Amino acid sequence: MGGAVRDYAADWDALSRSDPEVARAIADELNRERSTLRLIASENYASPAVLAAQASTMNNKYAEGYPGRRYYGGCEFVDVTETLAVERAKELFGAEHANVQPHAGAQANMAVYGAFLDPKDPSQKVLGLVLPHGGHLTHGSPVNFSGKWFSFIGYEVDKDSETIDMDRVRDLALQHRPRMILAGFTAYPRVIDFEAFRRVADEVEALFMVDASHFIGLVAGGAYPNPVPHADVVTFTTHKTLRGPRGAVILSRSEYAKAIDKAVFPMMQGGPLEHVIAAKAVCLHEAMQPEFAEYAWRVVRTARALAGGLAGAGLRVVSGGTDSHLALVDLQPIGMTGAEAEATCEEVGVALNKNAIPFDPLPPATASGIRVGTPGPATLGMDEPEMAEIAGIIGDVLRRPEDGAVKEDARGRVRSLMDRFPAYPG
Ligand code: DSN
Repeated sequence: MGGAVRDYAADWDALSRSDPEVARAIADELNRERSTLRLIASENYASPAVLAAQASTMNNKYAEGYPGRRYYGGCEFVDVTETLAVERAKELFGAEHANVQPHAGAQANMAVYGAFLDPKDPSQKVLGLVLPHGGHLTHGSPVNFSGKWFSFIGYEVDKDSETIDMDRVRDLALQHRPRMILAGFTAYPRVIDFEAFRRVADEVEALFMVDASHFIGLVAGGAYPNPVPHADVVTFTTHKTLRGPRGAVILSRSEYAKAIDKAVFPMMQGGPLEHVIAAKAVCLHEAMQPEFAEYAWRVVRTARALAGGLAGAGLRVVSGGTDSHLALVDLQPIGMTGAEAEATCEEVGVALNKNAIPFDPLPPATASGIRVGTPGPATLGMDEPEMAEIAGIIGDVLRRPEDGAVKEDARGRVRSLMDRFPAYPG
């Protein structure tokens, strides 16, 4: 079996022969990933096993419906992988129900809103963290379907502590009586008090939804609180801290299973991506292994070390630190914008992104901050000593962005780190 499958799954030679232009770009991307220090908090390195499952003939199969009740014949093998993914997701996070079909986090969130909210009824409100304070586009941003079609009320972080103020969330909930309260983030470094959110949701009889996309891998490894016991619905992407294929999963209490499944298919999606679902099963299996817990704790430990190092280099860390895989860094003390910092770091082989900080005086395209994350370095095995080195590199180039010698030195230091901790060693 192995040989025949190898001929068709991820057959690199076949691709190089039939489409050298695409093959070249893919090879270039691999080289970029090998030579660049990945500090983008939402990115990671999927394992060769995850990549192989995706590049398989399960790509070819139509399978509308769910395991055991499909609209096409020939689904017996995709039923195996989809069932494995569902059962593993339920076991890993202690969930009563899992839908593993959402193509992406945005589709997962859209399905949840579709299951519980009527876009024609503006009185059905949702309370969510606003994008400039760390929320996500799909948490009610006015440029996104969520903000255009549904009635979102935004909560912000507290101006002094830069953390979520649960009294303020409760006040807004009592004022607006939302149908749903949403917790979750893309750029919030701290632990979320899921129990407190649950209490507020119960007080106003709202559903409690958590978008756990960023931190779900930490939950899998026990390094961040699990929202599942407290929430009615939890959505997450599979490619960030969880280190799987690009895609998403929805977990819910069993009483909402039918509504969620109907909202994913046929309401929001057609045929599920069974090759990606097979890869989701693989990544969930990987996340159940003891090494994954070590990785998850290393992510948090290194994020704290990196934040501390950057503070030591004269930058201001938003909220004073981190409990997760990311830190948000205010560049105002050194008079640089996020856009400038992103470009300067890119020049020396460090990939990170500009990011708005809470109450940012600059527009999002410029921004006063950067977001740094350690899932990538932790996957490669980097630990606290390497974070001190990385903070030093970033501090040096950001303090002297015009200094060619500093940049040359930084490039060499990044190269040497990537040589010591290779991505996809050949
Ligand atoms: N774009 C992702 C991030 O970088 O956080 C969220 O979807």
